[in-house]
Amino acid sequence: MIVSAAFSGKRYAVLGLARTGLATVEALLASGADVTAWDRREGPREELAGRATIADPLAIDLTGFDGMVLSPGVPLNTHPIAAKARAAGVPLMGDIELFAQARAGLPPHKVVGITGTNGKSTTTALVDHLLRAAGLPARMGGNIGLPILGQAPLPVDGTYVLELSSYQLDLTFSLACEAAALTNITPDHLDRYSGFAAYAASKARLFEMQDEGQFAVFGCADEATSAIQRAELARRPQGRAVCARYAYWQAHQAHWPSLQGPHNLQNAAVAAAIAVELGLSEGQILAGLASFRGLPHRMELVGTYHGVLFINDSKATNPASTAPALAAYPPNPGRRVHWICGGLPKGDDLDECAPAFGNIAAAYTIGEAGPRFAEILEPFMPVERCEMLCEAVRRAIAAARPGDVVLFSPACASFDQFRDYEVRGEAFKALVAELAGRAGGAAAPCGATTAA
Ligand code: UMA
Ligand code: ADP
Repeated sequence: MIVSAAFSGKRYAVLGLARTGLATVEALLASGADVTAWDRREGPREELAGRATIADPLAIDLTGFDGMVLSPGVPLNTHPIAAKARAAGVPLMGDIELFAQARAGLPPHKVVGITGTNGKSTTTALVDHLLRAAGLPARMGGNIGLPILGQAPLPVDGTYVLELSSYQLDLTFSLACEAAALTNITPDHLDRYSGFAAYAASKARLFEMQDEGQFAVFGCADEATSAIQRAELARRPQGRAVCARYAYWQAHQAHWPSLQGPHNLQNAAVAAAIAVELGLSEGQILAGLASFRGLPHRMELVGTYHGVLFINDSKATNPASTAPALAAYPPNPGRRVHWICGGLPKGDDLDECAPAFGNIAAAYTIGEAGPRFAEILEPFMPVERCEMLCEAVRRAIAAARPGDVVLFSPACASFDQFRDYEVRGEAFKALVAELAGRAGGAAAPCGATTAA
């Protein structure tokens, strides 16, 4: 874990005790801070009882606290804690801000910060992989699911590679990354922002926190991202705010088995720019791009059962991230694509996916978005309204013939039916194994399964 003398003797209130909050409390306690912790769930409160003061920050006087630490999942725009902390003169912050404040006490190191609507995790894991493959010490953390304060500190000259969501950036004020990246910006998380411009502004702050001599790379394939690149270029006299070089790296993409498709060219070109900045040679970068193996729940190959290929793309939580998955299967006479989609919708349309509707043989809709998605898709393809994931998998298996693909790429968040996209992806894989794995499995009823 990362501890710091900067926290010693200080008082912090921590709201939210899931992965981020628990790691934060442990790091603060180990640093000698006084911690008041709270979560609306009882389990994590019990876990900390006796080591931290357990109290709801909404119910106590916050005067005198050095920081009110929020988890990314606590909605800053609607939760009353934000106004209460401000009124008490207590700074709001997140775990990434605490990490930024701890940096001065760590062995000399660099920080890479990566944000964007889509491609953050892939690009983060890829930069980490490129560094390690070149024999350099690196550590991943942040939104990728690894709270940075829970990670072991790096030796001298290591690089921390942080995936940063807009929720985390909203709670970060002094993180000046030696290298920072923005893959793309498309509408997402609009329940947490007053509009698209405010969401984009949240991403822009990663670059505003950098010094003018530090390095920044941008996908530059959408206007919102390009606008931030232009603004950053204007304030950096040495021109250190660049667009990724797609044409240059594309010549080698055929050699990267886990980085296929235009979206992965974007991720690879952004990661490569960071790697160049960190001193890797082109040979080291090309070797790393070729040896990278993708992350689970992103176009993950689940298996082939009775000649049908099953793909788990549960991490596709908005239409823009599902679009490349649909585009990956152009029309082919021997192959039909069965698309399972739906969940908690991010918007009212599937416009970004529309160019690839012709690739789909049938759609199976689930979750809260199901009825609306069915309405949108019915003019273009047969749609089965399934509600539950199990029913969708069962019906897709029943319809699929050898050579076909069953693609689970929901274009929605998971929270209507699952804890998160990971649990949703695991449920899909379990259902596939259970229903498709048995001989003639199409007949298996959903009630007989254990998965959701
Ligand atoms: N809570 C309260 N009161 C409230 C609201 C919430 O007590 O009014 C509690 C909840 O009960 C919960 C905690 O606050 O225990 C909030 O936890 P959290 O949702 O922040 O969960 P963590 O496990 O800490 O996960 C967070 C990120 N979650 C979110 O941003 C929603 C994880 O990103 C991240 O991996 C993790 O920190 C480690 O840094 C997930 C995510 O979905 C993957 N991110 C979004 C995305 O990628 O699109 C941004
Ligand atoms: P994030 O961490 O930003 O959610 P991931 O790398 O986990 O991004 O990818 C999430 C989903 O988005 C995957 O389903 C993938 O198919 C799609 N995706 C990945 N990279 C990009 C990109 N650069 N542009 C658009 N979609 C992408």
